[in-house]
Amino acid sequence: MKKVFERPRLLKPATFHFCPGCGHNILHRVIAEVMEESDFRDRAIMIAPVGCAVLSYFYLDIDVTEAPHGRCTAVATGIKRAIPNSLVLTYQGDGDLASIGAGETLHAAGRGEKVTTVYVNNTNYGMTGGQMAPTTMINQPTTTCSAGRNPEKDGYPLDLSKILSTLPGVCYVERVALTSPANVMKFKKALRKAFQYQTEGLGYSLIEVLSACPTNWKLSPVDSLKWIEEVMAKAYPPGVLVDRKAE
Ligand SMILES: Cc1ncc(C[n+]2csc(CCOP(=O)(O)OP(=O)(O)O)c2C)c(N)n1
Ligand code: SF4
Repeated sequence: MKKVFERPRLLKPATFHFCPGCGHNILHRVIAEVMEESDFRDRAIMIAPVGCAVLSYFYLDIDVTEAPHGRCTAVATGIKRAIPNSLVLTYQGDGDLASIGAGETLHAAGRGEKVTTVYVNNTNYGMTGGQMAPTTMINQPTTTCSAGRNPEKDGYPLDLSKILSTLPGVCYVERVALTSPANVMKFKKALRKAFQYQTEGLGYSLIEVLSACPTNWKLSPVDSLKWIEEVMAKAYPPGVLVDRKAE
């Protein structure tokens, strides 16, 4: 029988610790596929965050280092400048990137560092039990705003991708909802494009992924996908926010 689907070589034969239906599962697989298909493996260096993706190096057979507390883009800057031929990817949750790492992210993007970020937005701090994140939407309940986010008290959600897309050092920002095979392919295409732009030295690139967290949302994996499409995608509309090469 012809095999049409197999484990990418760069995905180690380890069992994911992510919850069933979590977007991190899919994203790790797709990153491995893109690295493998584009032959980036030998020069790829990934920086893993705090949060549920902290153990990325267990799964991906590429060089992975760890930058706690939102400092991924600062570490990425050092690596890329020291090894200009490397392909540098930071992988960060919305708590890691938009909260404690907002400063590093903004300044790396402002400097136009030639690195790429996969920004996994699941509207909460997943690993630590579903607390409110900068991305938590108005009226969305979390463990630290059980009556829903109230802008009077909790402030407004932060759309960091939108802010970053206004900076001249940023060459490409796209937002994708990880809800269907077609949308998974959109993420894959976006990641390939971001790596291409990085290789061409065009500046900082970021792909935001609207990604399911069924455990903290207290929804089934299938209902989580519906919720992304019906609720989350209204607050964070998918699409290209900036593509300087195409302008
Ligand atoms: C300075 C600091 N404060 C708090 C924490 C605890 N902490 C670890 S992971 C995490 C949340 C990460 O959430 P997110 O980045 O959204 O990733 P997810 O787990 O949802 O993938 C927090 C608050 C920490 N490690 N360091
Ligand atoms: S807590 Fe949420 S983000 Fe973390 S692994 Fe589980 S579903 Fe994924």
